[in-house]
Amino acid sequence: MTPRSASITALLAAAALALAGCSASGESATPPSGDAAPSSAPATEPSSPASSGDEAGMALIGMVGTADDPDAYEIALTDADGQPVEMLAAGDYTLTFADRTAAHNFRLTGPGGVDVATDVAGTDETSVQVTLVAGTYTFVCDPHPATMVGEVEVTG
Ligand SMILES: [Cu+2]
Repeated sequence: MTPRSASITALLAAAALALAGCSASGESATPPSGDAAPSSAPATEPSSPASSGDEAGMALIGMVGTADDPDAYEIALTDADGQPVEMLAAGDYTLTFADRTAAHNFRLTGPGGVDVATDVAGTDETSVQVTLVAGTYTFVCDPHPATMVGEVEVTG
């Protein structure tokens, strides 16, 4: 009994360490010099695009439906704050799907061979890495391309 519970405790400790390591690396985008001037750090921007851009790319959200009604016939490409984006600078982005319905999907296509999508059936809130180059990208719900469609302009 005692050895068994001890090993479980060790496992939990290891898991806790792993979790701590993950969240720590997630915040490591801040340059080392950041500690030297904490007073000037923008406290109101815990996840500014600039600081996260170096590691995994700036954050985009591909949303179908709405927060209140995942089945709603709406589609949007937004920034991390949920604000729709119409223009973007070329670069690497982390696109997180917000597809909480089996009625719709989210697909982003455009220059550079970008074609990422969720399945219509089922939900998907995973993230993918995309590299956007200059040009026009289209996001669409495949079953409803007439009403659930939009564009974003990427400048080089
Ligand atoms: Cu749809």
